[in-house]
Amino acid sequence: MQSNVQAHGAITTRHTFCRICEAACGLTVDINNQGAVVAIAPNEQHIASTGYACLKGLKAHEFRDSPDRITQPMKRVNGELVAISWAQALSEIGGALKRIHGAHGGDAIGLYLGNPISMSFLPPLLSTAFVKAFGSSKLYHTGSQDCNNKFVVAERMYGCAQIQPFPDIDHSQFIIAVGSNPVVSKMSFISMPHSGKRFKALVARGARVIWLNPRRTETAKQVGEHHFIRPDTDVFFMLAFLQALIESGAVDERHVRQYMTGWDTVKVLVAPWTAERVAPVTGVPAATLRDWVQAYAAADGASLYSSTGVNQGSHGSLAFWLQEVINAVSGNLDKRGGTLVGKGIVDVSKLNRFDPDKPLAKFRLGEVPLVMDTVPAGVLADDILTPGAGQLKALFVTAGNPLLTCPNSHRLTEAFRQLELLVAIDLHESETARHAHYVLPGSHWLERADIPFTFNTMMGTTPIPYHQYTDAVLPLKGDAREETWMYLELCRAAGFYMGGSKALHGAFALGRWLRKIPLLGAALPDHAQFMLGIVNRIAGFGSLRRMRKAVNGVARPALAPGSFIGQRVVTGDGKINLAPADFCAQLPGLEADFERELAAGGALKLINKRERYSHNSWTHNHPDFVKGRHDRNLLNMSTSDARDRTLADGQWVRLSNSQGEIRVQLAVTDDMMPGAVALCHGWGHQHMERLSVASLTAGSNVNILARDGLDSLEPISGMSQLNGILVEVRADA
Ligand SMILES: Nc1nc2c(c(=O)[nH]1)N[C@H]1C(S)=C(S)[C@@H](COP(=O)(O)OP(=O)(O)OC[C@H]3O[C@@H](n4cnc5c(=O)[nH]c(N)nc54)[C@H](O)[C@@H]3O)O[C@H]1N2
Ligand SMILES: Nc1nc2c(c(=O)[nH]1)N[C@H]1C(S)=C(S)[C@@H](COP(=O)(O)OP(=O)(O)OC[C@H]3O[C@@H](n4cnc5c(=O)[nH]c(N)nc54)[C@H](O)[C@@H]3O)O[C@H]1N2
Ligand code: SF4
Ligand SMILES: [Mo]
Repeated sequence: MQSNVQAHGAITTRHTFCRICEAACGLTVDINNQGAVVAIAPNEQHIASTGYACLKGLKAHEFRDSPDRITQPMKRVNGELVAISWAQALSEIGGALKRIHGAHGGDAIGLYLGNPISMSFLPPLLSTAFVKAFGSSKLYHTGSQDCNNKFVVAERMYGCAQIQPFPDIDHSQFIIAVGSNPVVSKMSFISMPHSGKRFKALVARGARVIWLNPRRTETAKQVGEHHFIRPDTDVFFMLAFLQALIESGAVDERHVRQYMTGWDTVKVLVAPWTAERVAPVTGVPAATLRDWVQAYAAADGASLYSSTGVNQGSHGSLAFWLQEVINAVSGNLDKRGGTLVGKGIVDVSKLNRFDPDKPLAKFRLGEVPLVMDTVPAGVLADDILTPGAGQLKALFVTAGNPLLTCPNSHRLTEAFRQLELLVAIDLHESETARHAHYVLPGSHWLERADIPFTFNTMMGTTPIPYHQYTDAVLPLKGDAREETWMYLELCRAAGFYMGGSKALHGAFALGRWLRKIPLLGAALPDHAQFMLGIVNRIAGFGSLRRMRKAVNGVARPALAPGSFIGQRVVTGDGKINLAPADFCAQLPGLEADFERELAAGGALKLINKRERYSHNSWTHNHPDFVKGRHDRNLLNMSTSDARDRTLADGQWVRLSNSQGEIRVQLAVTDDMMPGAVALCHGWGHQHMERLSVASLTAGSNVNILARDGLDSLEPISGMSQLNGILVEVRADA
């Protein structure tokens, strides 16, 4: 019996961890002797999550066992999905890949890697190897919808995308959290189960936390101080904060000159951006900003932290860069209570150093940058619709739903209709799978052996550092297969090697070959376990047998302040680059944006409202997640904006801009800043007959209003702008 399994009479308890968000909560899963899950509970003893879990983790088995789950390969015939065998699916898709590759070359084949599977270890790595098998550069990833700006900034400033300082929350005296809502989303780029509790503890010991957000969030109502900021003006706030910090004399010039470069350049660039100047645009009065700068400078350990509210704006890279400069020059980077830099289980910063002398990789059209070898999702439609060398003809979508989650849904849908081959690897027929030629039955995370991916394992963004391994706790349902198995088989069927290398392909497939050895094979680990076993050994955690026993996680060394600056910065000269040339070059252009903002006055701007029971686009097919008013996304509008437009709470309205129009119901609330409206993304499932619960909901797809295309992207990181979209609202006649 494996040691992460305990039997109590008819019930067996297995330990695992949730892979829905970065919190990676430890869970126990009770399974009866028919193999059915009777309950999932938070693991009280887990090193980091210590008994925290949310409803999504606790109901995970009900998604796994959903009656709408696709458990066989399906092919679309005359518009209808029909079940086919794996042999047929592999041979037909493999044949199509061979043909498309022969006719159009490797770049005609691409893959969009979605969010849910990005919390697992092997699928993202093997997705890359799968795309490379064809010699293709077309890996699309949700990073361009949520965080690529952070990776770009870290590359340029610290020398590696995975170096991501995060607030030392438990010791901080002062935090300004910009565009984040921890109690709902559990934060990003910091692994924070119990986030509400942690912030309350911080305030209870006399520290201050300020939520800077166009919406008074669930978090802001529970703890700390809240202040409105006009959507998509964070970059001006950061500029003025840095300017006031310099003016206050709080920068330790000697420390900066010793460990950082480019400071004089930055000082000149931020000089014009005074608190008084930016106040009419941001909505943060100059006196308030200066009060915060003073408190920040006086605190023994303070930080600015930003999340998707900033990342998804039109200047996510510049805003995040300035934030990192502020934390660095104030002496808070690498300081107890400031921001700390964790360590992954392997030192990625040595393996993945950014080379400033190498020309940046670009997408085939325009000046669009690739970030960590991924193409921004905002040009996916261009890639399909624009003829020329490398035009995309075949797309795999693994655990993603781009037709709801990427910008300009109408255009992207039109583009997907032009694809010669669209294969969705999913648990159910999503809005994207609905257009697929084939839908392949993917695995649920309860069915996968795993270690946590990027955040814990590569970046170490865990305030309580630990490592963990889990076996699959449930068998694959029906004919479902692990995504990594599919990649290997598809490559074989098409006549290509994973990663373009026979040796690499052989290494990935080795676990499977060993399993075929008579008698002995069945006792050996399967191919995923085999690879994870190697990773665990390389990282010094020993055998899987040992890791299985550590059901609550293995503690890793605590984060050490003073261990980063001068030691782990991997830029060419080992110093932090405060003034990357391409960032500095963008700053003068902000003047025009600033003038536009001033002229726009209070024009309505749309932001996203992430909700407890909506996880991106995929939790609406469960009755408990769409109860009562949760069966739709409501447009949140301030009382004064509603009054000005003579609109009332509950009324249906038309939300529109030059992209299109959607119909939504209004929720009038004092929680919204005047001039800002908020709507949850990931809705609009009414036409999905195969989603028996979601099809009865009444929400609308906000991404019909978001722009895509070459000129829509944030120029440095290629992020889509999903927050701060100009819109109009009028009564639905
Ligand atoms: N329940 C739930 N949890 C989730 C998810 C989910 O969909 N549902 N998604 C997961 C994923 S994929 C991610 S990436 C993380 C994201 O985690 P977070 O980044 O914490 O996401 P949000 O809760 O959307 O917080 C963003 C906040 O920014 C605010 N905001 C919007 N525009 C602006 C702006 O222009 N300026 C400022 N200052 N603020 C702005 C919004 O009001 C919102 O409160 O959450 C993860 N967790
Ligand atoms: N307007 C607007 N748009 C946004 C955002 C926003 O704030 N505003 N947020 C953005 C963010 S932060 C993100 S991360 C993206 C998310 O964008 P996506 O990743 O494209 O969307 P999800 O809804 O997370 O997609 C999940 C799909 O994966 C399937 N799935 C779930 N688990 C598994 C699994 O284990 N295996 C397989 N094979 N399939 C699985 C689900 O059934 C679903 O169809 O959306 C972005 N879009
Ligand atoms: S907080 Fe995130 S990791 Fe924890 S149970 Fe909920 S969804 Fe899973
Ligand atoms: Mo995300």
